[in-house]
Amino acid sequence: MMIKSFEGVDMNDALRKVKKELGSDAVILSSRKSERSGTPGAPGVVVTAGLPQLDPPWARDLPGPPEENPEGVRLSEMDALRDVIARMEREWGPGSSREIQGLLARIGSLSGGFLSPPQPPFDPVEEAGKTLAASGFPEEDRQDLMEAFRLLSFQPVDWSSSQVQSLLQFLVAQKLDVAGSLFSGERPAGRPLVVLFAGPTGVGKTTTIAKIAAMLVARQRRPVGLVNLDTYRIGAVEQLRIYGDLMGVPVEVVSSPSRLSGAITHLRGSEVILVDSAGRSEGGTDEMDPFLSVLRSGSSWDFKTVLVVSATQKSDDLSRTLQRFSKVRPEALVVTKVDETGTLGSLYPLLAHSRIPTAYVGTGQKVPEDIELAHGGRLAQWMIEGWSRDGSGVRT
Ligand SMILES: Nc1nc2c(ncn2[C@@H]2O[C@H](COP(=O)(O)OP(=O)(O)OP(=O)(O)O)[C@@H](O)[C@H]2O)c(=O)[nH]1
Ligand SMILES: [Mg+2]
Repeated sequence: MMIKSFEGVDMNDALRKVKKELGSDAVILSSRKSERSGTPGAPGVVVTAGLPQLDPPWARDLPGPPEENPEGVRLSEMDALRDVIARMEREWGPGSSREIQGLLARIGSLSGGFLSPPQPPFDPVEEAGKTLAASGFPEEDRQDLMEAFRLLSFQPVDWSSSQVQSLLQFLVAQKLDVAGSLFSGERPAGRPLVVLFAGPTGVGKTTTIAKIAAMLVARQRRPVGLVNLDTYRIGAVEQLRIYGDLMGVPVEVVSSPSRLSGAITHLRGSEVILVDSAGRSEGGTDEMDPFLSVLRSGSSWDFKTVLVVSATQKSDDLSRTLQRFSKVRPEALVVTKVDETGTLGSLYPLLAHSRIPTAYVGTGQKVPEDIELAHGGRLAQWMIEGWSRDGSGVRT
């Protein structure tokens, strides 16, 4: 599938450009608000659209004329001869005739290595199933995607593995919802956006907060504050404080819900306040309830919640995580550690069925560079082909 992003002053403008360049068969994969490139501060819209390549590339791989070996024997003729001998062997018993042995040896020498064992015909649907299984897609989703694949793969062309992958990527991308930047647009003065990062232990909440804070401070020159609710774990306070000091960003440590509102008021000079929470391995998230009540009831700030998950979690674990953090009512997902696993298909059920759009993707341990805005086409490509670092992701 061909995937491309189009920038416009508004949605209509971007869609006009999509239609002009890709035509009316284009499929919109995602849209997000964004600053217009070259015009800092000017609001714009970026639409990512794809065009399923349902015929031209396959024509490229059509086989050429049959090759000949050095002795001028056509391979197709040798194939036919070998089939006859194989049939004779079947009928008369294996290796039953010296003549057959002799003929086989003669064919081997004539072919000079050109003759390959007969290949079963390439079955695109079977190949799609193998690709999905190897990429870690759970059984039920594999069946659904294969069904859609079957419907779209009726074209009478020679399929190759890469064409199978393109069509699968197209089908997967259709199902993925991305959030765009959580921090786009101007904030009303004195009314910060407070964003809580929740998620299981060790998934990368604190690291993601540091990456996002650095991105906002260094690239967008926006005042940011950090709040740490994670006083449970030894070292957690220190970890966020060190990042805060490095970036020159104020950090408030809050151990009791009654102090949370005061801490946010303390940071009111910030446009964005990122709130780190403790990831406990055991049990539910009850200890977060009183903090959530304070964050939800604040009248002088806006509030969003983000669920951070790791791509290294199995799909069953991811659905348990979603269940466990349902009280947080996540509005967006951050998926970390895509660099740490070769099978990203296990993310598919969460990303495709939870109805929570993905906002950011963590691609490594480095702060601030290893993060990018979630992009449906890129996520689909990684799920099918595996992740690779290509540096072309967008950060803001
Ligand atoms: N490879 C890789 N490692 C990451 C990524 N994000 C975070 N990490 C690493 O994961 C480990 C845990 O990260 P933290 O940010 O401390 O995770 P946390 O969710 O805050 O952990 P708790 O506070 O203990 O719940 C650290 O070693 C990070 O460097 C990522 O995208 N890729
Ligand atoms: Mg942490």
